[in-house]
Amino acid sequence: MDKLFFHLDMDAFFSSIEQLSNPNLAGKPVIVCGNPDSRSVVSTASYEARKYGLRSGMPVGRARKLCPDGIYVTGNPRKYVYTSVKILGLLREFTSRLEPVSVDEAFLEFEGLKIEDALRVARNIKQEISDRLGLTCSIGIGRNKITAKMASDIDKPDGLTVIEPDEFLGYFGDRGVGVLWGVGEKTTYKLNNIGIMTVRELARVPEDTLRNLFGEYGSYLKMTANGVDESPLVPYFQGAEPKSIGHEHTLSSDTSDRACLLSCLLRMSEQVGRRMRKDGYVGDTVTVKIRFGDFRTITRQRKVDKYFDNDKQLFEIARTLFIGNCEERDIRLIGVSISGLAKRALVMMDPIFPEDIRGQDCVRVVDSIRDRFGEDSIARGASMRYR
Ligand code: TTP
Ligand code: MG
Repeated sequence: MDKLFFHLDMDAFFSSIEQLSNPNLAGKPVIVCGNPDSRSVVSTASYEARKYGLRSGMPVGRARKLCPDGIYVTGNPRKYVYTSVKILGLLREFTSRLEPVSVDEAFLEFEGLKIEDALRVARNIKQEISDRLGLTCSIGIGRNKITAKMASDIDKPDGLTVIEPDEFLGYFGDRGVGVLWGVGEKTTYKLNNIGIMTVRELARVPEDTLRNLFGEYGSYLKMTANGVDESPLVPYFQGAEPKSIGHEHTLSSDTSDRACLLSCLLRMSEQVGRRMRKDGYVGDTVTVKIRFGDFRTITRQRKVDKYFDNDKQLFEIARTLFIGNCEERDIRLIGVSISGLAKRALVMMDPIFPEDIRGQDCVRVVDSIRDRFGEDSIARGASMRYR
């Protein structure tokens, strides 16, 4: 089935929220910045203020010269994040194929939608955001992420634009190469220097030439300039799944004191276990890293049959690996990590045996004490030697 990507980008996000929470600001040039009195920069300017040439990143001093009657307000990040989370929740109602890109942007992916149906969905989303949050956004629709992203910028604010592959160069061909997603100032400068100014010119350059100039990135440039992009959507609940969870520690001085090193390893095993449980992961492969005083570094790994997330098992394996490989020499750094991760909810059943339940109860109680009173509020005696 054909996929369609939407890119949604809120309009003048921070200043729209400020205008919403203070009716006196509605319809006025509102500039959100770090600190209106100092030499900070503009975070964003409402569309009323953009008429004066104000842009994100501009020093506030310069903005005040261009727009002396603007209302300069200090940003309130908590408010923006709160709204951002609400928007994601709303978008989840339309599809779980949702990838947040920044505080006010997200990709959505739909399969098997005709363009007219996609437009209807997009209008619904815009309506819901307006009804429930009082904000406007712009949506771009394309056959891939880059096209959707660039389309959302075409008709801001409150825009809705579809770009089909054969329309890409019609929209962007005559624009400077800097309009392309992923092409910054340095690349623009380099391309301009060899006479490539527009997207259309870039689209025509043979890929080999670009690869000679830019390496792997040259292929990206060739594809992007032609509106080609094969990158998949990364849904946010899968997010950037960690491949491993680990801790490492450089000792305050090199040591071969085994009790001290094991104490440190125990403490880190507890930290790793705690992070696994907090993030809902289990794993089956433990790796210990040892860096000796002369900087020679080894890693040793063991995989077990069953997924686990408890500190005790993690430490037991780490301990065996460490003792078998520490060479009785001075050690500079040790680390422990777990990989072969899976989401606990997907692969683990509840324990059947009472001893497992008891062990888990204890771990949970310790976790909850640390949640309430801090990481160092409770510790195993054996982990106290190295603190
Ligand atoms: P953008 O989506 O780039 O900008 P915007 O939402 O204000 O305006 P537009 O209608 O053009 O999308 O960024 C989202 C928010 O991120 C923006 O409201 C403020 C913040 N931001 C900064 O703090 N500094 C910056 O340099 C930029 C670009 C954005
Ligand atoms: Mg925006």
